[in-house]
Amino acid sequence: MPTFEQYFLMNTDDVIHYVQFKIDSFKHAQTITCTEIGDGNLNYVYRVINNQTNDSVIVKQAGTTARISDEFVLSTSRNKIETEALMLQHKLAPGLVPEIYLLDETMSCCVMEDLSKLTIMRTALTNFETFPHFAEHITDFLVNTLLRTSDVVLNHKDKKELVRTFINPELCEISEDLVFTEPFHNNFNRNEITPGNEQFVQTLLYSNEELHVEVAKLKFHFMNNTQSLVHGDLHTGSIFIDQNDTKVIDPEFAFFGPMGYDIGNIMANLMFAWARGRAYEQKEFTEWVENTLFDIMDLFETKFRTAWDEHATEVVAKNADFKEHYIQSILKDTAGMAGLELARRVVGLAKVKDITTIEPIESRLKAERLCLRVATELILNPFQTGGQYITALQNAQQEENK
Ligand code: SR1
Ligand code: MG
Repeated sequence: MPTFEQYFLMNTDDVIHYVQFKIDSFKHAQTITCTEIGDGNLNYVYRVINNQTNDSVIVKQAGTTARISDEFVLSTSRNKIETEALMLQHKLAPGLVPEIYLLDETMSCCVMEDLSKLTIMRTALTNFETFPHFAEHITDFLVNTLLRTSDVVLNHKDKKELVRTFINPELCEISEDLVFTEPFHNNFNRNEITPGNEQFVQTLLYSNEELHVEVAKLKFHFMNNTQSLVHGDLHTGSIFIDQNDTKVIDPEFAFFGPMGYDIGNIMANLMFAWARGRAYEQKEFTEWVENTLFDIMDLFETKFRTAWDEHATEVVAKNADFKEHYIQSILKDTAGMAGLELARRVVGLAKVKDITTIEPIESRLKAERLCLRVATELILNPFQTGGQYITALQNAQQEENK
């Protein structure tokens, strides 16, 4: 039996030995079931159950390449970044992140709370399920994790230490390429355009010089603004949910970057759900998405303002005009980043099933064009309010119906 003193990529049997070796509640277990349940693009995720006690845990391990493609050769130390981000987010936003039981740097894996009683939010949204507490929960997560890891609140030396801890060059490079570069240029073979939309993509993205300038600005902002510890991949596949609870998972892309990247990702992924809802004429569902888009922007701003007054330690942050400038710049970044996410998930390598599973193909093509129209608008004329996001979706839908 391995003693796990040297890294190797585990299979389900190894994971069973692993939990027997490392986790107290599994030490004397007679029968253990282990299933690989991961459906993400990067790592391996196992659900392990002690069949006598019904205790269960999740073991997540990083491999040396991304699961989606061997093209991405990655250091397995990304698991340490992910686990440490989860531990910090758990402190800052209790109840909204799974609990970590073990970080194992040698095996590049962690053991955490099993959240399988909840559903991955994207899966639920593709079935048009709605979640009344989502806007409230996700804005708590955003405000607490973002504001409280920024220079507004943290001692600046402590913050710089954290910036060092969360330097994440490999995963940032994936985003720099897949989010900020490839979707806007025809010369990257990782883009995949749905046949029928080639000309539309050519005109709206590939040949759009005005857009390229704004995308370049956003890319440099992403790379150079160490504003806060961002989750870095906060889409609806990184969220477990049910009618009562919301839990954010998978922060392997965490690094110090602009707050708007996380908020924008949430907004964009809800807009994919809206586009799908419209394709299937799910009126109640799309109304819920609209309300949620509105509430997220509204609640984020209100909670952020209150938390600022409560937690700011930086002297110049007491200045009301500076506070206003800071908040407006987050909202502007949010819009631009939402636009980028909308574009890259339609034309780039990593797509979303909200859109790819729309049938018939004409409806998918329409939904994709709708997302791209809103994407370019968000990047070129960043919105400030939730209402503007909703209007843009409705206008784009009207364009498609002409
Ligand atoms: C190579 S990884 C592709 C995508 O999957 C992750 O979830 C991120 O969104 C990344 O861009
Ligand atoms: Mg992920």
